Amino acid sequence: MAPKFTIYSSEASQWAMVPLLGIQEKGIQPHEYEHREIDLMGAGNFDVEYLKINHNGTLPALTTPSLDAPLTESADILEFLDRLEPSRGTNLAPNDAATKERAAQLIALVHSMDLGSNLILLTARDTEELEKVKGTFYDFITTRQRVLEENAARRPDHPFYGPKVAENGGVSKVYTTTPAGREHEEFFENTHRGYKAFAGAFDQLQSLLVLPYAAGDHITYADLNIVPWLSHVLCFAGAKDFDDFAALEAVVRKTVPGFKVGPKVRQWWKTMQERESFKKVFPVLH
Ligand SMILES: N[C@@H](CCC(=O)N[C@@H](CS)C(=O)NCC(=O)O)C(=O)O
Repeated sequence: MAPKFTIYSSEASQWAMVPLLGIQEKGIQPHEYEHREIDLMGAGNFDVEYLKINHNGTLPALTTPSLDAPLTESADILEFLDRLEPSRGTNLAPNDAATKERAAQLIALVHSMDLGSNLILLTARDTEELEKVKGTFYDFITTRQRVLEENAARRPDHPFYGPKVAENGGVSKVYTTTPAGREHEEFFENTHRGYKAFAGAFDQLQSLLVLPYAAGDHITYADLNIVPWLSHVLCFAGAKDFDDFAALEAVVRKTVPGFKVGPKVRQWWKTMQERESFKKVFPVLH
C-alpha cells in the first residue's frame, strides 16, 4: 500500500512535534506514512531540495498526492491529519463555535513571536548568559551561517538564501565576535525586551486556558500545539523534571521579577502528561 503522506520532521524541532503528537492521537501506524528526518542541527533544512518542499526552510512539512502543494505549517498539518480520518482515534476538532474560537486564539498566541522559544534557547542578556547559550548552540548557529553563505554563493539568484544569511548573520556575529561590543549591548537589550513580551504573552496564555483541556472539556488542536512549545521552553530553561517550573520562573524573573507560572498551566500540563501521545513523543522534555 502506498504511504498516505510523507512527513518531514526533526528530533530537534519543537514544531515538528505537533504533527507527531497528532499521529499518535489518531492512531496512525508507522507503515501508513513515510517519515523523513531532516538534520535541523546540521542545517539540512537549508538544502535546496528541501526548500522545494518548504519554501520557508522550516520543519515540519507534509506532502501527499491528494494536495496540490505541501503543507508547511504545523497547525495546518495537524488539522490535515485529523480530517484524513475523522472517525479514527481522538477527534481533535473543536465541537462548538466558542471552543473553536478559543482554540484559534491559543494557537495564534503560542505561535506568536512573543512566545518564541528561541528567546530562551539562543539569546542572552549578558555575557554570562551568552557563554551559556553558546555552550549549547554555537555549532548550530555557526553551521547554519556557513551552509547559508555557501548556498548563497552557489545560487545568488535563489530568493531564500540572501535574506536568510542576513537574518541568521546578526546572531552569528554576536556568537562569534569577541570582545563584546555594541552589537552585544543591543542584543542584550533586545533580549530584555523579548522577556518582557514573553511574560506578558505567557500571562495571556494563562488567562485564556480553559480546563481540563486548553480550549474546553475535550482535547483539541490547541492542546497539541501548546505541548511542544512548553516542553521546549521548560527543557531549555533548565527544568530538572516535567513539573519543574521554578527554572523557567527564575529565567524570566531576571527581567520581570513578578513572573509566575500559575495553577491553570500547571494543572493543564499534568493532564497532558497522562496521555499516551505525550508519553510516546515526550519520554523526556525536549
Ligand atoms: N510556523 C511554523 C514554524 C516552523 C519553525 O519555525 N520550525 C523551526 C523548528 S521548530 C525551524 O524549522 N527552524 C529553522 C529555521 O528557522 O531556520 C510552524 O508552526 O510549522
